[in-house]
Amino acid sequence: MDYIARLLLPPQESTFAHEVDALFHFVNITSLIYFAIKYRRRSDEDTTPLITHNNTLEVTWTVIPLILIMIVFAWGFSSYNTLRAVPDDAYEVYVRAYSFNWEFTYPNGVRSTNDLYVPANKPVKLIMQSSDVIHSFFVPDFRIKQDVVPNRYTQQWFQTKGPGSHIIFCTEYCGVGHSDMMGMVYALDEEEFNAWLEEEASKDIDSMPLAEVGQLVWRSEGCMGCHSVDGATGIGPTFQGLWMRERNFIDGTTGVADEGYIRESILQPGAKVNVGYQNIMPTYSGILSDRQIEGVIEYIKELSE
Ligand code: HEC
Ligand SMILES: [Cu+2]
Repeated sequence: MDYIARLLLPPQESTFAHEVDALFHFVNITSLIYFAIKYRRRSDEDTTPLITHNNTLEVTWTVIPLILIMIVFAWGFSSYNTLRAVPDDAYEVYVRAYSFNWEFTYPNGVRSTNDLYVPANKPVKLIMQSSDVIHSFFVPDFRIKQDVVPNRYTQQWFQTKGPGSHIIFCTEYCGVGHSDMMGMVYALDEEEFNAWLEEEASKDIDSMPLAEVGQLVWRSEGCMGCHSVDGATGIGPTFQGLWMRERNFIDGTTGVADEGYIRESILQPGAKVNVGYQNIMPTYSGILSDRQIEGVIEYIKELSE
C-alpha cells in the first residue's frame, strides 16, 4: 500500500496524510476491481441482455453499494474530523491572500510573503482570509486544501513529520497571476525556527538605508511577484531602468516616472495604467508607510543607475 501511495501521490508529509491517502486508495481500488470484473468482455459477441425486472438484483445493487458507502462515510467522517479538529496547543499564523501572493503574519508581528516558516513536528493553525477574490490554499504534501475567502476567516491545520520544504499552490482560479501564486512551507527545527523569528523581528527598517528598505519592501510585500528588477517583463513592468523614464498610459496621456508618479502608482494603482498592462495591481494605501514608499523610490533610482 505504501509503495502504491508513493507511486501515485506526493510524499506524505503531514501527520494525517496517510489517513487521507488510505481512504482515497480504498475507494479507488474497490471501484477498479469491481468495474474490471463487472464490465469485462466475456466473448466476441458479448451483448447486454434485456431484463425488465429482477427483485434479487435490485436489492443486491442497493444493499452492497449502501454498505460500501457507509464504510466510506464513516471512514471519511473520522478523517475529516482529524483534519478539522485543531489541537489546542497549535502555533497560530494569520494568512492573507491577495492577487497573487500569500502573506503570513506570526504571533510576534513578523510578516513574510510566499514563504511560510513553521516549527517542525508541531501542530500549526492557519487563520486565513483574502483581501480580494477567492483563493485556495493547497499543500499537496500535507493533503490539505482550504478556500480563502474575503470577509471571513477559514481555518486549516497541519503537523509536519519533520523538517523540510513543501510547495504551496493556489487552487482557485483567481486571475492572470493565478499560476504564479505559489509559495513554500519551510518546516524548521524549533531552535532554528525561533532564531528565524528573532532575526526577522530585529530587522529594523528605521536604521536601514532607504534603498535597502525599498528592496525589503519589494521582496516581502509581494511586489516581487509582479515586478522584476532585472529587466524581465512580468505581470507588471520591471523596476529596472524605470526611474525618469517616459510612461504611456491607456487613456492616451503620458508621464515621467518621478517620485510623485511612483508614489501614486503604489497608493492609487488605477489612476494611471500603463499601455500593455492590466489594472490589477492592489493598492498599498494603508499598508506601506511613507518610509517604505520612499524606500521603493530610492530602490528604483538605484536600479536605474
Ligand atoms: C498583482 C501584481 C502586482 C503587484 C503585487 C504589484 N504591482 Fe505594481 N503594477 C502592476 C501592474 C500590472 C502595473 C502596470 C499597470 C499600471 O500602471 O497600473 C504596475 C505598475 C506599477 C508601477 C508603475 C510602473 C511603471 O512602469 O510605470 C509602480 C511604481 C509599481 N507598480 C510599484 C509596485 C510596488 C512598489 C509594489 C509592491 C509594494 C507593487 N507594485 C505590487 C502589478 C502589480
Ligand atoms: Cu489565488
